[in-house]
Amino acid sequence: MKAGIFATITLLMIGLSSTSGAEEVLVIIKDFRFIPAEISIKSGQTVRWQNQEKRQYHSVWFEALGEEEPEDYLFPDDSYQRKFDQPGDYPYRCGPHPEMLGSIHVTN
Ligand SMILES: [Cu+2]
Repeated sequence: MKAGIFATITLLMIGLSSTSGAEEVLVIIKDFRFIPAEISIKSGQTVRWQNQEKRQYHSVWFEALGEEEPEDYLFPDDSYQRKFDQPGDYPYRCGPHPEMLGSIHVTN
């Protein structure tokens, strides 16, 4: 039942993104790294981080933007998505692992 709803939502998202042209960009979290660590996207696009570790949790924290550290960790197979509407540089890190760094460059 749950998988069916997820599949429906996924199909709906694919349908929406193909009509708007704003596809989702995927960042994999694996081996204590964001892959790729740096990406460039267009404003209005959405980035989705997916934890592909076997058992390690992480987080995506935009500390440099003055945001609070997320209270929810991303456990294996969890994902987090965020839409970027304003051009600019958005550096981020993992909360529990300060050496894990990434950056989103948003252009017009
Ligand atoms: Cu981490």
